[in-house]
Amino acid sequence: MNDNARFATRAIHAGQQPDPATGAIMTPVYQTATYAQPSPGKFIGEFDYSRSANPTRTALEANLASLEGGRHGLCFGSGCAAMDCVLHQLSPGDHIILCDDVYGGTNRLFHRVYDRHGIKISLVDLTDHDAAAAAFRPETRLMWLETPTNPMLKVIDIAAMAELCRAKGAWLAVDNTFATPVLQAPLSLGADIVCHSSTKYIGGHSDVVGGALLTNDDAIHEKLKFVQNSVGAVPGPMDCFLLLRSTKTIHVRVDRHCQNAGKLAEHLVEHPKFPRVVYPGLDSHPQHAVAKKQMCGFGGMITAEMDGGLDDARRFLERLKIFTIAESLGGVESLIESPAIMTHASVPADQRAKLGITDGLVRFSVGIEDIDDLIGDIEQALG
Ligand code: P1T
Repeated sequence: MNDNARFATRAIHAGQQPDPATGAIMTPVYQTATYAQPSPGKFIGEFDYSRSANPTRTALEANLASLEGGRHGLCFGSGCAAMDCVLHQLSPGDHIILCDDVYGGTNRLFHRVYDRHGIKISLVDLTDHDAAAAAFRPETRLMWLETPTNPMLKVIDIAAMAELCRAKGAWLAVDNTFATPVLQAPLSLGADIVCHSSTKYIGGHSDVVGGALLTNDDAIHEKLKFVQNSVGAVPGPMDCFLLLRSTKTIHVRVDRHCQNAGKLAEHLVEHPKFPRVVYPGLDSHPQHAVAKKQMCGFGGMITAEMDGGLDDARRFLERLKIFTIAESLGGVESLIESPAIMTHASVPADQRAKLGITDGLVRFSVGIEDIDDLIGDIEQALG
């Protein structure tokens, strides 16, 4: 594969060559903790201990870096572990600007783990450029955002935030989990670090928990790698193998997720049971123009408000037969959840209310089943 290969080619080949020992075309599961040394301190290859590096993980790290247009990749045992590696770069007294709508576990990690260590956090609506600019302090080291956000699907202008961060000497980290590298390339828009919960679209089959960090900056990479090795929240080789297998189809899967979600969003908008439907591809989305500018598809997630509150939402969810009630997203199978009770239950109630995470809100992770069956499932559950 040459360096100019396009996305679909890189998805299948980047980081992987036939195994030098056997010619196996899939990178093997190097299920080993350690590596023989012919003499103390002399290695046969580049590996000495699997917390530091493992060939299956190295292949995945190179593959994901290539998909994000980055020079460096690091993989972790979960998306939260990947975020934690970035937060470990900060010191007491440092300040973070965090976008106000993020995964509940992200909110919990920042607010209930790191603020005990003297890190100051400001929650800011980063769709508001003036509010973002005003949030910087002399001690601001990091801006952390998701786009589209979880669960309200706000779309934040990455290039505009990168410009603000550059001017102030702060790092910009973008959680690209919802958009995927198929639809959005934050590093090319000026982000310093891209984060993924690879549990989601990268894995795509709801069978692995994992995380990743990608960067183009050699110095940032060295700092992150030091913490990755020192803390050791690394994925095992079998999980890396499954993720490598998944990235080979990510462009095909995400394309179908987008098609199905687009059709379902258009359907829900017409339905009186859903007075509010949020999908970045709808003209009615407040940041539809930003989404069109920085994404090349609008993703597989839809958030919608039901008119009858929690009781109605609960009844609707329980009656679905194809959509499964579950946390997580991004798998080939359609999932649905109630953010207020499930993924965002740990977010304080007043913050949820401010963001519009009401009890009647439902979040669809639209899978790649036949769209007519998915729409039929929703109709029968509402009927
Ligand atoms: O679950 P884990 O792999 O640790 O990833 C955490 C995470 C990070 N970033 C985003 C945008 C996420 O959505 C998540 C996990 N989210 C869910 C489990 C969920 O259902 O929203």
